[in-house]
Amino acid sequence: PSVQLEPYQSEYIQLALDSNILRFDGPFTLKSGRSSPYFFNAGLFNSGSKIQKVAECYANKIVESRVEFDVLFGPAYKGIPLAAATAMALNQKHGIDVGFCFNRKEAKTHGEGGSLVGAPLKGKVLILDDVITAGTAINEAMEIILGQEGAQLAGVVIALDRQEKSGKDGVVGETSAIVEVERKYQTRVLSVVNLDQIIEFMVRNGAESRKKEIESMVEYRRRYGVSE
Ligand code: OMP
Repeated sequence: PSVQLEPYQSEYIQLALDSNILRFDGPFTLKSGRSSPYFFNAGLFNSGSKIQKVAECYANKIVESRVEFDVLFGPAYKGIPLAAATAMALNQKHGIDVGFCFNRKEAKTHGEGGSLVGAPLKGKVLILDDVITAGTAINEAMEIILGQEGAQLAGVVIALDRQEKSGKDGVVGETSAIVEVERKYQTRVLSVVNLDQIIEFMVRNGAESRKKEIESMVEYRRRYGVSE
């Protein structure tokens, strides 16, 4: 089956390559212990223009998916700028004005108290995060939402789906951590792009100069990838 690429997804991958967010100077040891030829560091969306672009891509993905939601939730720390910037992009580009909320890592004992900041965490909550590898960070976010009266889960949006089988303690799973999250919480995980789309983009744009990188990703996909 051919891999589809929307213009915003191509721009996003190009930006990730230009900014060293998507890098190949590894190999990189992942949280799972696997050695990967590529790494995606969403923390490097670290300037006004980059976070704006990223947020517009998250907003596009959200609108394109038609997911129904009332409020955005950005788990600390990496989700916080994502939630704020995506709320801005949804308003500016799509005329959708929704609240956003985030948590503190340490609960405050004075002042307004509590560990949630921003809009009330009520109704259908859409979580924004960067990468799901083992699902550790996302499980924490789920617990916060499920523990909140009047809040339900609308879905999760992430920067990249690596499309690989989960790997805990060296044991290779049947499906990806993302599918496990979808099943466990009966929800949808949307990603701005996935590994197949990155490979497709690189094949279309400069296949010759990036031959080794493409081959290493294809090989990695073959070894650890989920069938989809
Ligand atoms: P979980 O919280 O276990 O789902 O893992 C997410 C983490 O994986 C991120 O916070 C990163 O530390 C790491 N990661 C990336 O950010 N990008 C990658 O391409 C791969 C990983 C990883 O270690 O698997």
